[in-house]
Amino acid sequence: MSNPALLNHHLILTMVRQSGLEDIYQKVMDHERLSFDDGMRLYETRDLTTVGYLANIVRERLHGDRSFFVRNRQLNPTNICEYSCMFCSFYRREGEEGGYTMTMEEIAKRVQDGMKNGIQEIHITSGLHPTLPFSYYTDMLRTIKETAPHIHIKGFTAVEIEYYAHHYTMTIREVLSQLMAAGLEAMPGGGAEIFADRVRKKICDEKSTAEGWLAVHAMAHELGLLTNATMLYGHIERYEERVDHLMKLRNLQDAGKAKGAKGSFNTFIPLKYQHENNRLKNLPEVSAFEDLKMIAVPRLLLDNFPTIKAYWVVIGKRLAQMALSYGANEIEGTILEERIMSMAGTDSAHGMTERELIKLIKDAGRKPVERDALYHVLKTYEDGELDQLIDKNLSLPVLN
Ligand code: V47
Repeated sequence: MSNPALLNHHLILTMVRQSGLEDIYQKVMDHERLSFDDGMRLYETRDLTTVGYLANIVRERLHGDRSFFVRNRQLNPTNICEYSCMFCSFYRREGEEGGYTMTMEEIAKRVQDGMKNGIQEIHITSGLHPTLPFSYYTDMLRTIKETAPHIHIKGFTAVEIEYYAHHYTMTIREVLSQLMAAGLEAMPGGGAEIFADRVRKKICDEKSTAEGWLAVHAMAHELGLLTNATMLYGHIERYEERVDHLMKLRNLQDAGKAKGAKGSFNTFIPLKYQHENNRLKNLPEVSAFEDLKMIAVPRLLLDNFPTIKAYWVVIGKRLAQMALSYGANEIEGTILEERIMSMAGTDSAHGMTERELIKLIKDAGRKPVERDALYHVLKTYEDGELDQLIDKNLSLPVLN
């Protein structure tokens, strides 16, 4: 066999045949939807290379070499929370040492810091504060928009939205509509954890049910919001519960499209459980092998999600680079200030500079593309320009 392309094809087929995943390979090549059972086999196989190879086919089909990033700032206005999830290191009770609630001035100051760093997106997550008025959240959104009208706001997990509806006696539609009127433009994917009841009862008993979380996103889509979805993995969940979680997300996306919803899910983000300072800390850490599977399998099953994001905060910068060849088409983000995971032991309290992020993507052999919160392309970094940018020193973010 002297033709190199044919030889290559032959080698690939041999690899796929040896993995026992030939039928799944064929479905991927034929753009055919994968089943629950396919998902199980992809998680169960030891052949990570073939799973990654298949996920990369889909990733490159959708995005080529393009790898998104966003200059953003995380904002956690309060860590006071009425719930006490077993995996959470962030929450404090009202009056407890370490508890805080930011004033509007403190919030405006953080937005100004963000502007000095050229951020395009603010990502807001809070604890479930039992005594703040609802106007705290609408005032906060208006303060951000008055300080920086051009910055997009991605905020409030479905759990927060459901809590406000219950706490302030409003419907989910009313909560979302009022937050949108005050400036909310997209929703993050937090709070999904794992949809399986068995696990939720053990690790986050007080939290929304799977149906509650999904109903909030369905309403957000109906109202025209772009939202994300996460999965917390690496604790007590089983493979079938991971696949079930992905199927529920895929079904909701299908249902929204069938109804003609104006909004939809854009991004899936796997969140690896972090161990420090919480009540699940005795669990063993899952391997890098699992981390890459958690990028690749969702890329293959979530055929109606445009983006799979590697969150460097939870899997580390180097594995996030690898993820770009295993199905991910984005690395999040510059972040500037990170509390939820750094309180659980990660090295992410101060985020990273955009130059470092751009270099990570370039060194992984991909093309960095800067986006805003609504996934409009702001800039594609070409090679010459990249070298110039990276040659400058990789300074720390400006935080005062
Ligand atoms: O809702 C809490 C999770 C979420 C731990 O949508 C933990 O673009 C791991 O949702 N170990 C907040 N995870 C973060 C989040 C997120 C992050 C980045 C991007 C986006 C997006 C969303 O973090 C929480 C919870 O599910 N979490 N504690 C922990 N110890």
